[in-house]
Amino acid sequence: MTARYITSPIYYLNAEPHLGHVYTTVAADVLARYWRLAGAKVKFLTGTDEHGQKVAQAAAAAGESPKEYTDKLSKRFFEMCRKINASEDVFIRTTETRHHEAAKALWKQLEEAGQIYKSSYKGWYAVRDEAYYEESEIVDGKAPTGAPVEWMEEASYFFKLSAWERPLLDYYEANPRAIAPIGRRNEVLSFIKGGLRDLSISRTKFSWGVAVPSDPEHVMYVWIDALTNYITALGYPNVEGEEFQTFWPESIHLLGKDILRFHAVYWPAFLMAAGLTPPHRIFAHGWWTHDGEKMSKSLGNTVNLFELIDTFGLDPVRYFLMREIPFGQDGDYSDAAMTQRINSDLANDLGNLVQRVLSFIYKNAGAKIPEAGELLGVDREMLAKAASLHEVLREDMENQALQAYCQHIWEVIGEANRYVDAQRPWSLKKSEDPKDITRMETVLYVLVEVIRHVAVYVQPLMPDSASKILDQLGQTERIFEALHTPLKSGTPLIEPQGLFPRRG
Ligand code: ME8
Repeated sequence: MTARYITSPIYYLNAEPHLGHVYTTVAADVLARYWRLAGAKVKFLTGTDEHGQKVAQAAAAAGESPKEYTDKLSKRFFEMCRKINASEDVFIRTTETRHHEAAKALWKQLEEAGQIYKSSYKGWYAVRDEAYYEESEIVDGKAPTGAPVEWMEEASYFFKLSAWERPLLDYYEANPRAIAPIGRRNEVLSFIKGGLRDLSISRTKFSWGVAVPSDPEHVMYVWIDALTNYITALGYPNVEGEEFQTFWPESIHLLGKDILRFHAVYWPAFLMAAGLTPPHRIFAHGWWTHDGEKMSKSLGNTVNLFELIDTFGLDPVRYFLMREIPFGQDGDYSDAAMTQRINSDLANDLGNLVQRVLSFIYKNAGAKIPEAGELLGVDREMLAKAASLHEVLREDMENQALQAYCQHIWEVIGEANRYVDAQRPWSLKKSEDPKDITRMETVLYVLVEVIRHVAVYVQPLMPDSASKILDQLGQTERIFEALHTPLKSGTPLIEPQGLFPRRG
């Protein structure tokens, strides 16, 4: 059986969840839901990254202990997952005991493999990015990301990252699909080719983290701790266990381009150094701005996801995020773009198709799935177009081409709307000729079959709306496999209701 292990980043607990966090989590959710419907064994992991100086500082600023603060804020991210209808199998917190154990086990494994040594660190550190920067990267006294940096000098353990330059390049050479999109892969390769220096992986100036097993004066650098979450959730250090064996070889890490280096350079190096295989695929998506500006707390323009969903509705927001920009590229959020997308794709295209066909059948054609008579060429073409989605969409999902997934479904919706206009079932209804009535029934059957296909494939994007459509069609079999059995005539319809109101 196919397996898929889909992960989002685990989010820092230094501020409230916002649209950026929703984006990656929804993308991961869409993939997880798709693969479950495709019959795969799926594990979808998300959660919160709770250690490190940035979180400790945020707790101090809130006048709370890190423990109190992280307990409270982690709940907000959990609530975000409920609000966006995420179907995660595991919501992990790095403060959990099992995670501390896993992080320590990885450390020990690296130590035993001779990959860690003690020395002292001198250099620039940006707490906001939880990242070290080279002197050459500092621009006007700041990190290349614009984050403030501080000079750090302290005793530190180091990971021998420099030894992994060649193995990483060889690995990526042999596995061209390991990093996507291609532009990001090229960035990673040139970064590695530019030379890797050993990485400081422990800190002594604060204690909010996982203690280094052999030297508890040190806490682990937050990224070595955070990245380990992906294998904690699979039962690491038990790598022989079924969970690890099933899911690790099928791992897909989704993340923003901001944290690609950690995932595509440090993480595979840690894993290889510990005798484990690198993640199967890393997909770095682009960055959302708001009305053309970078979203930031200081500008006060982060999009509040709770308000956003209350205003536009959950499914429209999920659809918008997946449809608006190619997964991998940057995009801009604006209420105007959201409204436009809702009116065109949801109200006019999908909503209208479903509403006019189902209402017509409900009122004028016996309120049940019609009987198909002889199929004409146009009918066969329409049905073939819907059936072809199966392969096309699978390919999209193998590539995490989420926008293409939407576009391919909407092409069929467009085709179906043109088919209704051309076949004019309402005109056929007015005829006295029984042949016209049979023809009307055939046209409606074809349309309902197309709508069933569309609704089944829309489920990962808009689970509630798709479910309403399938309820109205009286369909209980909703996995992709069910589409191989033709739609049964005679099933009663439930009174159709509007799905996507137009917005002014
Ligand atoms: O980096 N546009 O956590 P984080 C698109 N804890 N995506 C965005 C975004 C935006 N404007 N803003 C945030 C961390 N994101 C670490 C991760 S993983 C082992 C540890 C999303 O809270 C995007 O996925 O800063 C980005 O990579 C992530 O949130 C950063 O979340």
